[in-house]
Amino acid sequence: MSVLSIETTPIEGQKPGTSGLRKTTRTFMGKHYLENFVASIFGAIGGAEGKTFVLGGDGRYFNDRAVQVILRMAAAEGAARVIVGQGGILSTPAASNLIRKRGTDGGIILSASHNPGGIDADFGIKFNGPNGGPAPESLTAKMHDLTTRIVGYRIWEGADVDMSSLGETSCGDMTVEVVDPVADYAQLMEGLFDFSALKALFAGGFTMRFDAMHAVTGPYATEILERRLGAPAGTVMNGSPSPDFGGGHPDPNPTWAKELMAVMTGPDAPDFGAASDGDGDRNMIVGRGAYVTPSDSLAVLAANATLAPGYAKGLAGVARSMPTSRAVDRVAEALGIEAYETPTGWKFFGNLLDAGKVTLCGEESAGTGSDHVREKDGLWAVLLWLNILAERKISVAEIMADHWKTYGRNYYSRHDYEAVETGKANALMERLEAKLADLPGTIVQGTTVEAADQFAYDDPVDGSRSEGQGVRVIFEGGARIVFRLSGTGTQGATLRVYLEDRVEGPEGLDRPADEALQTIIAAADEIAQIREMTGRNKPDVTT
Ligand code: G16
Repeated sequence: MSVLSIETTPIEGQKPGTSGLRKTTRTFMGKHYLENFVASIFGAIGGAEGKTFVLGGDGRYFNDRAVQVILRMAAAEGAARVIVGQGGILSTPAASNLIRKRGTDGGIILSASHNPGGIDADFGIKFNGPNGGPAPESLTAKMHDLTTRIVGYRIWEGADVDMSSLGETSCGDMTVEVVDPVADYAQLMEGLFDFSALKALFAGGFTMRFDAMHAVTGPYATEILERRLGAPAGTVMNGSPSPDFGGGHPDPNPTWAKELMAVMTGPDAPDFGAASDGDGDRNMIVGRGAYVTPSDSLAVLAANATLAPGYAKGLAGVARSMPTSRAVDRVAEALGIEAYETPTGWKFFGNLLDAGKVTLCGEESAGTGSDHVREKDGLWAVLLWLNILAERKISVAEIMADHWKTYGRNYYSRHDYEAVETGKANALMERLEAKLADLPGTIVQGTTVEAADQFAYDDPVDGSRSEGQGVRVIFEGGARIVFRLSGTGTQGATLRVYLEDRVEGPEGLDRPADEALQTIIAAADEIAQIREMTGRNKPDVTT
């Protein structure tokens, strides 16, 4: 048994996007593909010698093989220890927690998040730093650069490491510590939320369904909701993870979490419904007949956070990604705290959280989280909602109605045009950018454009600047349209159009969103000529 030095050549397109490197599973299974990228991760962080890492993934197809390859490469590079979730499994927030709790040099997470899994679906890999958060742009740029110049990598030649039993084993000279993926995470949640109040809530007959979508949160939700909080068996649905997520699309939104939506709008709907995605960082919240948009959920959590013990002292500030609705900004204003607007991607929250400038943050893409880890956290959001419901003792629909009455309502919807030819999508964005300067003052669908720009972000902590983060068109009266291309797709380009309009109330607070947004939807097409430029008559997914 020895360290092998393997010669390789650069493989095109190993450029991390919004959240690490995501490609089809078959691409990742190609010769040297995973190895080249892992070697570039180690290179970008200045080597693995003597370091300790966390490793795990969402259990999708190829997770088990990739874990073995990464362990052997880490061993060959002289890493001291790798902490792995049993079976190679760790949810993204649980991995973030372990990186922080154990004071490691970072971690490698295997997931393509909400993208489907399987040999004909998607795979992904990302590196999180010692703070537990996704690598910043400067580091992912270094990784990409190294992939374009790679000539070889080293790998330990040896048998597979046993991932099935807890405890310490080894791979070459490196210690491999196999840990229970759920235990530390469940303990963290117990410290943040009032588990006695939550137990009493379920004991009092409160009903809920948590849809794990055959993905990684099944074991986490079963342990916390059913075992520790006493929710009846069956509260967690689709709770057994499978490598292809039961053939489904583990994206918690009304389109893909159809089964849960049917339950929540059916005759025997429980009080509360929630879902999480492939790797457990996203969430969907739904009350009996009341879907809560991620943007509204963030605003409600910010307004009520002090009801949970972990946030009783109040919030330092809040942050949202730019396309996320501005509902949370109203709450921040009322609380007298700062609201930050960052580009899409959880990595942009890291500095603000580390510097203690914000406590809560969230995104329209169904991510909400806090300074407890450095990733968005699906189950955390569900538990915070439960804590709020336990304290306020009213329904989700009543919480929403009360929230809109207090703060006004930001109607919101996102239209996705998927797998658009890359050339066409780029042409649409370029055309849009070219006309930005002429838009202010023009009238579109009866409303005057107040401002239009390409969003750039200056990080208030490290001063770095991120440009080209999406086109914003803002109308007089508070409506807004954002256009951007997704950074997580694996087929062609996905055009995202984010639509928002604001109503102060007290009238007009309970209309269907698509009806309330009709004019804005028409304005988006008029400005970007979506139909003409993409050849599509309607979006593929509306959330
Ligand atoms: C990732 C990032 C999120 C981001 C989302 C946006 O989510 O972690 O911070 O909001 O991508 O995706 P897109 O670029 O496609 O709009 P996840 O859950 O896929 O890791």
